Amino acid sequence: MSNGALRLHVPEPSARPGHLTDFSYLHLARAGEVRRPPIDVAPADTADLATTLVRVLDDDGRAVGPWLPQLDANDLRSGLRAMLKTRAYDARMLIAQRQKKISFYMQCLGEEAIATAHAGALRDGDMCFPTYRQQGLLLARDDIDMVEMMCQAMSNQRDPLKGRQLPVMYSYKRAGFFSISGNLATQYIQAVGWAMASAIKNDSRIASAWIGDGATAESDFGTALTFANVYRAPVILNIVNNQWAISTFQSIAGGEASTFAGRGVGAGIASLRVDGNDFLAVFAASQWAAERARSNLGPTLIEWITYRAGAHSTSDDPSRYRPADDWSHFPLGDPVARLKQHLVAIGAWSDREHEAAQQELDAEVSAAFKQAEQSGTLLDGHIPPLATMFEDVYKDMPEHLREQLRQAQELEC
Ligand SMILES: Cc1ncc(C[n+]2csc(CCOP(=O)(O)OP(=O)(O)O)c2C)c(N)n1
Ligand SMILES: [Mg+2]
Repeated sequence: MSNGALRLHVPEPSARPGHLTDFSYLHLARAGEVRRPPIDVAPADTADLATTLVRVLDDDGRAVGPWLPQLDANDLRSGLRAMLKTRAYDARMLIAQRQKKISFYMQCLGEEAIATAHAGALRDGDMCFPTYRQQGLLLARDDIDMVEMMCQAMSNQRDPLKGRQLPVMYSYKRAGFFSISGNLATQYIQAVGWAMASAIKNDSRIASAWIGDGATAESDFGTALTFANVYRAPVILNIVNNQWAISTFQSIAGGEASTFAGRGVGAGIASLRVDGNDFLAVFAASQWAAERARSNLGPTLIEWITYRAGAHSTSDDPSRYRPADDWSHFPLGDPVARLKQHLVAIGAWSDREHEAAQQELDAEVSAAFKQAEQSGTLLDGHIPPLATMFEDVYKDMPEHLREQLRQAQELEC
Protein backbone atom coordinates (compact mmCIF):
# COMPACT_ATOMS: atom_id res chain seq x y z
CA MET A 1 0.00 0.00 0.00
CA SER A 2 1.15 3.48 -0.80
CA ASN A 3 1.55 5.97 2.08
CA GLY A 4 1.24 8.81 -0.42
CA ALA A 5 4.96 9.15 -1.09
CA LEU A 6 5.63 9.03 -4.80
CA ARG A 7 8.48 7.07 -6.29
CA LEU A 8 9.90 6.32 -9.69
CA HIS A 9 10.51 2.97 -11.27
CA VAL A 10 14.11 2.54 -12.42
CA PRO A 11 14.46 -0.57 -14.61
CA GLU A 12 17.39 -2.90 -13.94
CA PRO A 13 18.71 -5.92 -15.84
CA SER A 14 17.91 -9.27 -14.18
CA ALA A 15 21.59 -9.94 -13.42
CA ARG A 16 24.84 -8.10 -12.87
CA PRO A 17 28.38 -9.61 -13.07
CA GLY A 18 28.69 -12.91 -11.20
CA HIS A 19 25.01 -13.80 -11.61
CA LEU A 20 22.91 -15.52 -14.25
CA THR A 21 20.64 -13.46 -16.53
CA ASP A 22 17.00 -14.54 -16.66
CA PHE A 23 16.25 -14.20 -20.37
CA SER A 24 12.50 -14.89 -19.96
CA TYR A 25 12.02 -11.13 -20.41
CA LEU A 26 12.59 -11.65 -24.15
CA HIS A 27 9.17 -13.29 -24.71
CA LEU A 28 10.16 -15.64 -27.50
CA ALA A 29 7.90 -17.53 -29.88
CA ARG A 30 8.49 -20.90 -31.50
CA ALA A 31 9.93 -21.00 -35.02
CA GLY A 32 7.22 -21.09 -37.69
CA GLU A 33 4.42 -20.10 -35.32
CA VAL A 34 3.93 -16.45 -36.33
CA ARG A 35 1.65 -15.62 -39.29
CA ARG A 36 2.87 -13.79 -42.39
CA PRO A 37 0.22 -11.25 -43.42
CA PRO A 38 -0.16 -9.92 -46.97
CA ILE A 39 2.02 -6.88 -47.66
CA ASP A 40 -1.01 -4.57 -47.75
CA VAL A 41 -1.91 -5.37 -44.13
CA ALA A 42 -3.30 -2.40 -42.16
CA PRO A 43 -0.65 -1.12 -39.72
CA ALA A 44 -3.03 -1.58 -36.75
CA ASP A 45 -3.39 -5.25 -37.71
CA THR A 46 0.31 -5.85 -37.04
CA ALA A 47 -0.06 -5.19 -33.29
CA ASP A 48 0.37 -8.89 -32.47
CA LEU A 49 3.44 -9.13 -34.74
CA ALA A 50 5.09 -6.35 -32.77
CA THR A 51 4.99 -8.30 -29.50
CA THR A 52 5.75 -11.83 -30.68
CA LEU A 53 8.86 -13.01 -32.55
CA VAL A 54 9.11 -13.98 -36.22
CA ARG A 55 11.42 -16.99 -36.54
CA VAL A 56 12.22 -19.46 -39.31
CA LEU A 57 15.08 -21.59 -37.96
CA ASP A 58 14.12 -23.88 -35.10
CA ASP A 59 16.44 -25.23 -32.42
CA ASP A 60 17.32 -28.25 -34.59
CA GLY A 61 18.28 -26.12 -37.58
CA ARG A 62 15.09 -26.84 -39.56
CA ALA A 63 13.58 -23.98 -41.55
CA VAL A 64 9.83 -23.84 -40.95
CA GLY A 65 6.67 -21.76 -41.25
CA PRO A 66 5.10 -19.06 -43.38
CA TRP A 67 8.14 -16.76 -43.32
CA LEU A 68 10.39 -19.35 -45.01
CA PRO A 69 12.13 -17.32 -47.75
CA GLN A 70 12.97 -18.59 -51.21
CA LEU A 71 16.71 -18.92 -50.83
CA ASP A 72 18.58 -21.86 -52.35
CA ALA A 73 21.65 -23.57 -50.89
CA ASN A 74 23.99 -21.30 -52.86
CA ASP A 75 22.32 -18.16 -51.47
CA LEU A 76 22.58 -19.56 -47.95
CA ARG A 77 26.23 -20.53 -48.36
CA SER A 78 27.09 -17.03 -49.54
CA GLY A 79 25.14 -15.63 -46.59
CA LEU A 80 27.19 -17.77 -44.24
CA ARG A 81 30.40 -16.62 -45.95
CA ALA A 82 29.35 -12.97 -45.58
CA MET A 83 28.83 -13.49 -41.85
CA LEU A 84 32.14 -15.33 -41.46
CA LYS A 85 33.91 -12.59 -43.42
CA THR A 86 32.39 -9.89 -41.21
CA ARG A 87 33.48 -11.78 -38.10
CA ALA A 88 37.01 -12.28 -39.43
CA TYR A 89 37.24 -8.61 -40.42
CA ASP A 90 36.13 -7.50 -36.95
CA ALA A 91 38.59 -9.84 -35.22
CA ARG A 92 41.51 -8.48 -37.27
CA MET A 93 40.53 -4.87 -36.70
CA LEU A 94 40.18 -5.43 -32.97
CA ILE A 95 43.78 -6.69 -32.91
CA ALA A 96 44.84 -3.68 -34.99
CA GLN A 97 43.44 -1.40 -32.29
CA ARG A 98 45.28 -3.32 -29.57
CA GLN A 99 48.44 -2.92 -31.67
CA LYS A 100 47.76 0.84 -31.73
CA LYS A 101 47.53 0.77 -35.52
CA ILE A 102 44.03 2.27 -35.36
CA SER A 103 42.67 4.47 -32.61
CA PHE A 104 39.30 2.86 -32.01
CA TYR A 105 37.07 0.04 -33.22
CA MET A 106 33.49 -1.25 -32.94
CA GLN A 107 32.63 -4.85 -33.76
CA CYS A 108 29.24 -6.40 -34.54
CA LEU A 109 30.01 -9.81 -33.01
CA GLY A 110 26.77 -11.76 -32.57
CA GLU A 111 24.77 -9.40 -34.81
CA GLU A 112 26.20 -10.42 -38.19
CA ALA A 113 22.99 -11.92 -39.61
CA ILE A 114 21.07 -8.65 -39.51
CA ALA A 115 23.13 -6.49 -41.86
CA THR A 116 24.33 -9.31 -44.14
CA ALA A 117 20.82 -10.77 -44.72
CA HIS A 118 19.22 -7.33 -45.01
CA ALA A 119 21.73 -6.42 -47.75
CA GLY A 120 20.34 -9.28 -49.83
CA ALA A 121 16.82 -7.82 -49.75
CA LEU A 122 17.89 -4.41 -51.11
CA ARG A 123 18.57 -3.35 -54.69
CA ASP A 124 21.30 -1.24 -56.24
CA GLY A 125 20.39 2.40 -55.74
CA ASP A 126 18.57 1.87 -52.43
CA MET A 127 20.15 3.89 -49.61
CA CYS A 128 20.99 2.67 -46.11
CA PHE A 129 21.49 5.14 -43.30
CA PRO A 130 23.49 2.90 -40.96
CA THR A 131 24.92 3.23 -37.50
CA TYR A 132 28.39 1.95 -36.61
CA ARG A 133 27.44 -1.73 -36.33
CA GLN A 134 26.28 -2.43 -39.89
CA GLN A 135 29.67 -3.11 -41.53
CA GLY A 136 28.00 -6.33 -42.74
CA LEU A 137 26.06 -4.25 -45.29
CA LEU A 138 29.39 -3.46 -46.97
CA LEU A 139 31.17 -6.75 -46.35
CA ALA A 140 28.26 -8.70 -47.88
CA ARG A 141 28.91 -6.93 -51.20
CA ASP A 142 31.45 -7.95 -53.82
CA ASP A 143 32.07 -4.41 -55.04
CA ILE A 144 33.52 -2.94 -51.84
CA ASP A 145 37.22 -3.50 -51.29
CA MET A 146 37.93 -4.45 -47.69
CA VAL A 147 41.39 -2.87 -48.07
CA GLU A 148 39.78 0.54 -48.55
CA MET A 149 37.60 0.04 -45.46
CA MET A 150 40.74 -0.76 -43.46
CA CYS A 151 42.45 2.34 -44.83
CA GLN A 152 39.50 4.42 -43.58
CA ALA A 153 39.88 2.91 -40.10
CA MET A 154 43.61 3.73 -40.18
CA SER A 155 43.06 7.29 -41.52
CA ASN A 156 46.06 6.58 -43.74
CA GLN A 157 47.07 7.93 -47.12
CA ARG A 158 44.53 5.75 -48.92
CA ASP A 159 41.68 6.73 -46.60
CA PRO A 160 38.92 7.84 -48.99
CA LEU A 161 37.58 10.14 -46.24
CA LYS A 162 40.98 11.80 -45.70
CA GLY A 163 41.04 11.30 -41.94
CA ARG A 164 37.91 13.35 -41.34
CA GLN A 165 35.83 10.55 -39.86
CA LEU A 166 36.26 8.33 -36.82
CA PRO A 167 37.45 4.80 -37.65
CA VAL A 168 34.43 2.62 -38.71
CA MET A 169 32.43 5.63 -39.91
CA TYR A 170 32.52 4.59 -43.55
CA SER A 171 30.79 6.35 -46.44
CA TYR A 172 29.99 4.64 -49.76
CA LYS A 173 27.46 6.43 -51.94
CA ARG A 174 27.95 3.89 -54.74
CA ALA A 175 27.08 1.05 -52.35
CA GLY A 176 24.02 2.78 -50.87
CA PHE A 177 25.81 3.37 -47.56
CA PHE A 178 25.23 6.91 -46.27
CA SER A 179 28.07 8.49 -44.25
CA ILE A 180 27.83 7.37 -40.63
CA SER A 181 27.28 10.13 -38.11
CA GLY A 182 28.42 9.87 -34.49
CA ASN A 183 25.39 11.88 -33.40
CA LEU A 184 22.99 9.06 -32.74
CA ALA A 185 19.51 8.98 -34.30
CA THR A 186 20.19 11.80 -36.77
CA GLN A 187 20.44 9.21 -39.53
CA TYR A 188 16.89 7.98 -38.80
CA ILE A 189 15.21 11.23 -39.74
CA GLN A 190 17.63 11.66 -42.67
CA ALA A 191 16.59 8.27 -44.02
CA VAL A 192 12.92 9.21 -43.89
CA GLY A 193 13.69 12.51 -45.64
CA TRP A 194 15.69 10.69 -48.33
CA ALA A 195 12.82 8.24 -48.84
CA MET A 196 10.33 11.11 -49.12
CA ALA A 197 12.57 12.80 -51.69
CA SER A 198 12.74 9.58 -53.69
CA ALA A 199 8.93 9.48 -53.81
CA ILE A 200 8.64 13.19 -54.59
CA LYS A 201 10.93 12.58 -57.60
CA ASN A 202 8.86 9.54 -58.65
CA ASP A 203 12.02 7.48 -58.30
CA SER A 204 11.90 3.76 -57.44
CA ARG A 205 14.66 3.65 -54.80
CA ILE A 206 13.84 3.02 -51.16
CA ALA A 207 15.68 3.89 -47.93
CA SER A 208 16.66 1.76 -44.97
CA ALA A 209 17.12 3.49 -41.61
CA TRP A 210 19.16 2.03 -38.73
CA ILE A 211 19.12 2.72 -35.01
CA GLY A 212 20.00 0.90 -31.78
CA ASP A 213 17.67 0.21 -28.84
CA GLY A 214 19.32 2.93 -26.74
CA ALA A 215 19.24 5.59 -29.43
CA THR A 216 15.45 5.25 -29.83
CA ALA A 217 15.30 7.43 -26.70
CA GLU A 218 16.46 10.36 -28.87
CA SER A 219 13.68 12.67 -30.07
CA ASP A 220 14.74 12.26 -33.72
CA PHE A 221 13.36 8.73 -33.50
CA GLY A 222 9.80 9.91 -32.81
CA THR A 223 10.03 12.66 -35.41
CA ALA A 224 11.15 10.15 -38.02
CA LEU A 225 8.19 7.90 -37.22
CA THR A 226 5.73 10.76 -37.57
CA PHE A 227 7.02 11.80 -41.01
CA ALA A 228 7.29 8.20 -42.21
CA ASN A 229 3.72 7.46 -41.15
CA VAL A 230 2.06 10.65 -42.36
CA TYR A 231 3.58 10.61 -45.86
CA ARG A 232 3.85 6.79 -46.15
CA ALA A 233 7.52 7.17 -46.94
CA PRO A 234 9.19 4.24 -48.73
CA VAL A 235 11.51 3.37 -45.87
CA ILE A 236 12.42 0.38 -43.70
CA LEU A 237 12.87 1.47 -40.09
CA ASN A 238 15.30 -0.97 -38.46
CA ILE A 239 15.82 -1.05 -34.69
CA VAL A 240 18.66 -3.31 -33.60
CA ASN A 241 17.81 -4.36 -30.05
CA ASN A 242 21.08 -5.93 -28.93
CA GLN A 243 20.03 -5.63 -25.26
CA TRP A 244 22.61 -2.99 -24.35
CA ALA A 245 23.44 0.66 -25.01
CA ILE A 246 27.02 0.77 -23.72
CA SER A 247 26.44 -0.02 -20.00
CA THR A 248 22.74 0.78 -20.11
CA PHE A 249 20.27 -2.11 -20.35
CA GLN A 250 17.61 -1.88 -23.09
CA SER A 251 14.85 -1.46 -20.46
CA ILE A 252 16.11 2.04 -19.71
CA ALA A 253 15.20 3.08 -23.26
CA GLY A 254 11.72 1.62 -22.80
CA GLY A 255 12.05 -2.08 -23.62
CA GLU A 256 10.64 -3.39 -20.33
CA ALA A 257 6.89 -2.80 -20.33
CA SER A 258 6.50 -2.72 -24.11
CA THR A 259 8.53 -3.69 -27.16
CA PHE A 260 10.39 -1.31 -29.43
CA ALA A 261 8.36 -2.68 -32.36
CA GLY A 262 5.23 -1.56 -30.47
CA ARG A 263 6.32 2.06 -30.97
CA GLY A 264 5.82 1.56 -34.68
CA VAL A 265 2.24 0.32 -34.29
CA GLY A 266 1.49 3.22 -31.94
CA ALA A 267 2.73 5.61 -34.63
CA GLY A 268 0.53 4.03 -37.32
CA ILE A 269 3.33 2.00 -38.92
CA ALA A 270 3.23 -1.72 -39.80
CA SER A 271 5.71 -3.36 -37.43
CA LEU A 272 7.43 -6.67 -36.84
CA ARG A 273 9.54 -8.12 -34.02
CA VAL A 274 12.01 -10.55 -35.54
CA ASP A 275 14.73 -13.02 -34.47
CA GLY A 276 17.83 -11.10 -35.55
CA ASN A 277 20.08 -14.13 -35.15
CA ASP A 278 18.12 -16.10 -37.74
CA PHE A 279 19.53 -15.34 -41.20
CA LEU A 280 16.41 -16.66 -42.93
CA ALA A 281 13.98 -14.67 -40.79
CA VAL A 282 16.02 -11.49 -41.30
CA PHE A 283 16.00 -11.95 -45.07
CA ALA A 284 12.26 -12.77 -45.17
CA ALA A 285 11.21 -9.83 -42.99
CA SER A 286 13.51 -7.41 -44.85
CA GLN A 287 12.09 -8.57 -48.17
CA TRP A 288 8.51 -8.17 -46.90
CA ALA A 289 9.28 -4.62 -45.74
CA ALA A 290 11.12 -3.74 -48.98
CA GLU A 291 8.20 -4.97 -51.06
CA ARG A 292 5.79 -2.86 -49.02
CA ALA A 293 7.96 0.22 -49.56
CA ARG A 294 8.33 -0.45 -53.31
CA SER A 295 4.54 -0.87 -53.64
CA ASN A 296 3.76 2.51 -52.05
CA LEU A 297 2.35 0.78 -48.97
CA GLY A 298 4.54 2.90 -46.72
CA PRO A 299 7.09 2.31 -44.00
CA THR A 300 7.70 -0.87 -42.01
CA LEU A 301 9.38 -0.85 -38.62
CA ILE A 302 11.34 -3.96 -37.66
CA GLU A 303 12.80 -4.63 -34.22
CA TRP A 304 15.62 -7.15 -34.55
CA ILE A 305 16.26 -9.12 -31.36
CA THR A 306 19.93 -9.94 -30.96
CA TYR A 307 22.75 -9.72 -28.45
CA ARG A 308 25.86 -7.51 -28.52
CA ALA A 309 28.37 -10.27 -27.80
CA GLY A 310 31.45 -8.05 -27.68
CA ALA A 311 32.25 -4.84 -25.89
CA HIS A 312 30.41 -1.70 -27.01
CA SER A 313 33.67 -0.42 -28.47
CA THR A 314 37.38 -0.75 -27.75
CA SER A 315 36.86 1.89 -25.03
CA ASP A 316 34.39 -0.26 -23.09
CA ASP A 317 34.72 -3.04 -20.49
CA PRO A 318 31.41 -4.98 -20.29
CA SER A 319 32.64 -7.20 -17.41
CA ARG A 320 31.90 -4.19 -15.18
CA TYR A 321 28.16 -4.20 -15.81
CA ARG A 322 26.91 -7.56 -17.17
CA PRO A 323 27.57 -11.28 -16.58
CA ALA A 324 30.63 -12.36 -18.58
CA ASP A 325 28.94 -15.53 -19.88
CA ASP A 326 25.69 -13.84 -20.95
CA TRP A 327 26.08 -14.50 -24.68
CA SER A 328 26.54 -18.24 -24.16
CA HIS A 329 23.11 -18.33 -22.46
CA PHE A 330 21.35 -16.04 -24.93
CA PRO A 331 18.36 -18.11 -26.12
CA LEU A 332 18.66 -17.01 -29.76
CA GLY A 333 22.23 -18.29 -29.93
CA ASP A 334 24.92 -17.37 -32.44
CA PRO A 335 23.75 -16.47 -35.98
CA VAL A 336 26.76 -18.14 -37.61
CA ALA A 337 26.30 -21.43 -35.73
CA ARG A 338 22.57 -21.44 -36.48
CA LEU A 339 22.91 -21.00 -40.25
CA LYS A 340 25.74 -23.52 -40.30
CA GLN A 341 23.55 -26.03 -38.43
CA HIS A 342 20.77 -25.51 -40.99
CA LEU A 343 23.08 -25.95 -43.98
CA VAL A 344 24.55 -29.11 -42.47
CA ALA A 345 21.02 -30.40 -41.73
CA ILE A 346 19.97 -30.01 -45.39
CA GLY A 347 23.18 -31.68 -46.57
CA ALA A 348 24.59 -28.49 -48.13
CA TRP A 349 27.56 -27.94 -45.81
CA SER A 350 29.97 -29.82 -43.56
CA ASP A 351 32.35 -29.15 -40.67
CA ARG A 352 35.26 -29.61 -43.05
CA GLU A 353 33.89 -27.03 -45.53
CA HIS A 354 33.16 -24.67 -42.67
CA GLU A 355 36.71 -24.86 -41.38
CA ALA A 356 38.14 -24.41 -44.88
CA ALA A 357 35.92 -21.36 -45.51
CA GLN A 358 36.96 -19.86 -42.19
CA GLN A 359 40.66 -20.33 -42.95
CA GLU A 360 40.27 -18.93 -46.44
CA LEU A 361 38.50 -15.82 -45.12
CA ASP A 362 41.04 -15.32 -42.33
CA ALA A 363 43.79 -15.44 -44.96
CA GLU A 364 41.88 -12.99 -47.18
CA VAL A 365 41.48 -10.56 -44.28
CA SER A 366 45.16 -10.88 -43.27
CA ALA A 367 46.31 -10.24 -46.84
CA ALA A 368 43.99 -7.22 -47.10
CA PHE A 369 45.34 -5.85 -43.82
CA LYS A 370 48.96 -6.19 -44.99
CA GLN A 371 48.05 -4.33 -48.15
CA ALA A 372 46.25 -1.57 -46.23
CA GLU A 373 49.22 -1.15 -43.89
CA GLN A 374 51.41 -0.27 -46.90
CA SER A 375 49.60 3.08 -46.97
CA GLY A 376 50.41 3.73 -43.31
CA THR A 377 48.90 3.15 -39.87
CA LEU A 378 48.32 5.34 -36.85
CA LEU A 379 51.82 4.34 -35.66
CA ASP A 380 53.63 6.19 -38.45
CA GLY A 381 51.97 9.47 -37.51
CA HIS A 382 50.59 10.31 -40.94
CA ILE A 383 48.16 13.21 -40.73
CA PRO A 384 46.46 14.51 -43.88
CA PRO A 385 47.53 18.06 -44.82
CA LEU A 386 45.60 20.77 -42.96
CA ALA A 387 44.19 22.19 -46.20
CA THR A 388 42.20 19.01 -46.86
CA MET A 389 39.96 19.95 -43.91
CA PHE A 390 38.54 22.78 -46.03
CA GLU A 391 38.07 20.79 -49.23
CA ASP A 392 35.09 18.89 -50.63
CA VAL A 393 32.43 20.94 -48.84
CA TYR A 394 31.71 23.53 -51.53
CA LYS A 395 32.37 23.14 -55.26
CA ASP A 396 34.15 26.53 -55.13
CA MET A 397 35.60 27.42 -51.74
CA PRO A 398 33.87 30.60 -50.48
CA GLU A 399 35.96 33.58 -49.43
CA HIS A 400 35.38 33.15 -45.68
CA LEU A 401 36.76 29.60 -45.81
CA ARG A 402 39.73 30.68 -47.92
CA GLU A 403 40.44 33.30 -45.26
CA GLN A 404 40.21 30.71 -42.46
CA LEU A 405 42.52 28.40 -44.41
CA ARG A 406 45.06 31.24 -44.78
CA GLN A 407 44.92 31.93 -41.04
CA ALA A 408 45.30 28.24 -40.17
CA GLN A 409 48.28 27.91 -42.47
CA GLU A 410 49.92 30.96 -40.90
CA LEU A 411 49.53 29.37 -37.46
CA GLU A 412 51.00 26.13 -38.78
CA CYS A 413 54.30 27.68 -39.89
C1 LIG B 1 23.16 11.93 -29.49
C2 LIG B 1 24.17 11.02 -28.86
N1 LIG B 1 24.08 10.73 -27.53
C3 LIG B 1 24.99 9.93 -26.94
C4 LIG B 1 26.02 9.40 -27.67
C5 LIG B 1 27.06 8.49 -26.98
N2 LIG B 1 26.81 7.10 -27.35
C6 LIG B 1 27.48 6.50 -28.35
S1 LIG B 1 26.98 4.93 -28.62
C7 LIG B 1 25.86 5.00 -27.35
C8 LIG B 1 24.98 3.82 -27.03
C9 LIG B 1 24.01 3.49 -28.12
O1 LIG B 1 23.38 2.28 -27.85
P1 LIG B 1 22.39 1.63 -28.89
O2 LIG B 1 21.59 2.69 -29.56
O3 LIG B 1 21.65 0.55 -28.20
O4 LIG B 1 23.38 1.02 -30.00
P2 LIG B 1 24.46 -0.15 -29.83
O5 LIG B 1 25.75 0.50 -29.46
O6 LIG B 1 23.97 -1.09 -28.81
O7 LIG B 1 24.58 -0.80 -31.18
C10 LIG B 1 25.90 6.25 -26.73
C11 LIG B 1 25.06 6.64 -25.59
C12 LIG B 1 26.11 9.74 -29.05
N3 LIG B 1 27.07 9.26 -29.83
N4 LIG B 1 25.17 10.54 -29.62
MG1 LIG C 1 22.01 -1.47 -28.22
